[in-house]
Amino acid sequence: MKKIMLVAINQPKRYAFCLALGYLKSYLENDPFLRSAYRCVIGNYSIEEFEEDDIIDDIAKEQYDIIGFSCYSLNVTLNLRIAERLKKLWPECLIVLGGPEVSEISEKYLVDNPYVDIIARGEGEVTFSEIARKILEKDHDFADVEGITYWNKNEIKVNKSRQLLDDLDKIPSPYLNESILLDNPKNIALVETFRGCRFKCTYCYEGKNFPKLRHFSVERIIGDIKYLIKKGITEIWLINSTFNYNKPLLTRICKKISEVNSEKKARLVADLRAEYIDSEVVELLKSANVVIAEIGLQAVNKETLENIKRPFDRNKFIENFRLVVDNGFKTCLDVICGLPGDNFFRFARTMKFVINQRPVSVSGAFLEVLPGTEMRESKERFDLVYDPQPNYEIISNYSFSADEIRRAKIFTKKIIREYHSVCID
Ligand code: B12
Ligand SMILES: C[S@@+](CC[C@H](N)C(=O)[O-])C[C@H]1O[C@@H](n2cnc3c(N)ncnc32)[C@H](O)[C@@H]1O
Ligand code: SF4
Repeated sequence: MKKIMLVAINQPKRYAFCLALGYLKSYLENDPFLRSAYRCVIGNYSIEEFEEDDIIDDIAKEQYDIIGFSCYSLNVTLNLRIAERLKKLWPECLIVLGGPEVSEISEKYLVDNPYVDIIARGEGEVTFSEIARKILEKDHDFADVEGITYWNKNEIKVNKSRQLLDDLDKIPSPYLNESILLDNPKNIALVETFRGCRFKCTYCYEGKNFPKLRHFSVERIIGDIKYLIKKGITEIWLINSTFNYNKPLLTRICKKISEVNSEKKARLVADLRAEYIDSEVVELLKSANVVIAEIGLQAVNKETLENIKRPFDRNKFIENFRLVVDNGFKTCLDVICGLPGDNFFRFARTMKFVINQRPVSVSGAFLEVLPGTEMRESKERFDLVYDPQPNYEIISNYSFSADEIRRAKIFTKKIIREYHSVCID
């Protein structure tokens, strides 16, 4: 039997079960032929608990035929170091990368890191299963596997892109079939209710990684949440771009969640757009036991908002945010420092606006000029200077000098320290 290891390196502190890898395993094992040919395991590591050497030692307890890494801007550098060392240990092992960080600049990643064999671009479930199937064939010919960029002897081949799955329910739930082992109830479980985003903020890849809006069925979502609650999971993140963008759908989902979560054993976290909140939405969220509302603001300056293509209705925002606060939700308000159009004083005005809303917590991120985003394509237009290495942090732009950004960062960090981080316990 051949062996697959799927590696997820999570951010520090509390960590979530990696949903992406759960899906890959679940989809692969749904195929009887692949299930009988492979043993597939997921290594979920938190950088707080594991040093680089510990991760290598843990993986190297067994020799694998395929090792897959889930790559985001925050973990790709460490993933690559680990992949390189494992390839030296086992030259025959196929190293596969996937995830939003590598999807759009796959050729660059292969050129810079020749020990990586294949990069899966975009949605990974079907692509990864096809790669695994090819490994079982004699000639290992990947020419007809859509959605991959790979080394063919000494040449890089970029195969045509893969169509998105027409029906997300075709991916079996990784919770129900135990692809994701819920071995630590303190961990956070991620539940995806749809893929994509109907907004297209230029700095964000979320609307672009899955360019069409597709939904899991309500039955599927509720089945997962019911199971997670039964397993003792107390914190569930609904990882949607904007949970409340569609009120009829939100109504159906929240009503069903309130039935399976009637004892409020699980506390939920959701990303919301303030402008789409009203008192009915608030009641629905409460009934489902959504306790943390993460709300994006990003900026208040008109020119900045135009540059990032983000609609903003100031009065509605203030009114609806108050509704959320007054109804006892823990709120986290997101802003981004370093956006083109802002400068120190304009950014300070955004921060003043944030403080006036009295959120429980503030998430102050520094602009990352992410691969595949419109922001990255606007490098010249906005005179963007950013770190060429992940996480591509902004250094300066046409309106925000490097020194002002440096000072704004100090100021942001101080403000964040003043706020409690939104934490359920
Ligand atoms: C949950 C989440 C988080 C959680 C992480 C929890 C965790 N450990 O999993 C938290 C809140 C911590 C977080 C933080 C941040 N995040 Co975040 N986050 C997400 C979110 C909403 C969901 C991720 C997810 O699970 N998606 C569902 C899975 C199924 O999709 P997927 O990951 O893309 O996986 C599919 C494919 O990519 C592919 N694939 C993935 N891995 C692999 C591996 C292999 C081998 C293969 C073959 C295929 C494959 O197949 C999968 C199935 O189709 C995404 C947006 C989104 N909707 O995806 C952003 C996203 C991943 N985050 C992003 C960013 C930028 C951040 C922040 C840096 C933002 C900030 N500055 O505050 C911070 C980082 C904080 C830090 N320093 O740690 C970016 C990443 C872009 C990039 N180039 O990496 C995204 C895409 C959103 C965006 N802004 O565009 N995030
Ligand atoms: C995945 S986004 C979802 C936010 C929500 N949908 C909204 O409309 O604001 C979560 C947060 O990550 C931050 N973020 C997203 N893209 C970023 C980038 N390129 N650089 C820095 N922070 C970013 C933003 O503050 C954002 O609110
Ligand atoms: S920031 Fe939020 S609304 Fe804008 S594209 Fe990203 S997920 Fe969608």
